[in-house]
Amino acid sequence: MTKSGFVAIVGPPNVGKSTLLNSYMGTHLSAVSRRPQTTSRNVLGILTAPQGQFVFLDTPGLIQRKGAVYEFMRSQIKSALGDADLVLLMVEPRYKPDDELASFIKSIDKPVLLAINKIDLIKDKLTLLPLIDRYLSLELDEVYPISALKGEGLSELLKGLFKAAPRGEPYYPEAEITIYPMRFFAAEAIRESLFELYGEEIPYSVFIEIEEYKEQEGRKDLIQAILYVERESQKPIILGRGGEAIKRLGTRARKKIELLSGRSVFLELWVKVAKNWRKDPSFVRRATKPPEKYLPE
Ligand SMILES: Nc1nc2c(ncn2[C@@H]2O[C@H](COP(=O)(O)OP(=O)(O)OP(=O)(O)O)[C@@H](O)[C@H]2O)c(=O)[nH]1
Ligand SMILES: [Mg+2]
Repeated sequence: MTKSGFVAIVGPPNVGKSTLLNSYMGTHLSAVSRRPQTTSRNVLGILTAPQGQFVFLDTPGLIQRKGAVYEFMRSQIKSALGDADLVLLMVEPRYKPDDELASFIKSIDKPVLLAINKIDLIKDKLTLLPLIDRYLSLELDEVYPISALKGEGLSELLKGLFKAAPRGEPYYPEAEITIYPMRFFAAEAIRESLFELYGEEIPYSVFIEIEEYKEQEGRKDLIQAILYVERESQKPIILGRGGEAIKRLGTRARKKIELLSGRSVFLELWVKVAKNWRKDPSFVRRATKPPEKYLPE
């Protein structure tokens, strides 16, 4: 018997959703950082195992802030929840189940499994029991303590997901790990590098547009990306003295892209100002749009 299904990974910012996706994929597909709101659009990863196939959708963190960017992020979560057969709700031990979470769970008309991530940070695992009990009192199908980073509990969670998944044939060929194009992941690699190299609001103030992604036989692939900043004053920060900072950014992002694509890359970065783009819904939509259609024909 084969199982297959779409799994939406949802939860508050920074709990480790993207880390879990990467652990299951065995490759660094989704951007991870120490800071919240790293993921700004859904990332799709395909996991094929002997029991069947999951199409994971890693989503932006649930957040109630106002603004075009946040509205876009919420629309991404909504779309993943709509496409999902199963929902994997992720939290970490410092979160306590509250009414808001309870009503969120109630609002989902699909099986919801809960993962309490980052249990490697808990010395005495017994202290988790009351928390697990509190979660179990909500309308959840199962609760799994895990560490996405250290790999603890991941096979139990996967088993649980397969148990809850509908029967069905795999959606995609076994060898596929995603159906998003490399240009999507190139932008994500640049975003992750921004989080690693720049502080404060800079990583959030940049949106990345891949102008050109040319695979070239016999020579390096050519990628040209535009980094739009919100204000003129952010431009010199991105560039750094003598262009040092952006050079470092380019090198770091290029290495990530080369690792994922398995090809040599020439990455060109340009910085432009798009005044207050975060407040402009049409710009946000254009900038962050993931591939429209990902269900197989
Ligand atoms: N100790 C520990 N840290 C973890 C674990 N999983 C993730 N982290 C760390 O938590 C931080 C956030 O991880 P992400 O995977 O980016 O979290 P996210 O939920 O995708 O965050 P957003 O995309 O911002 O919503 C990173 O610094 C991770 O290294 C874990 O199991 N244990
Ligand atoms: Mg994330």
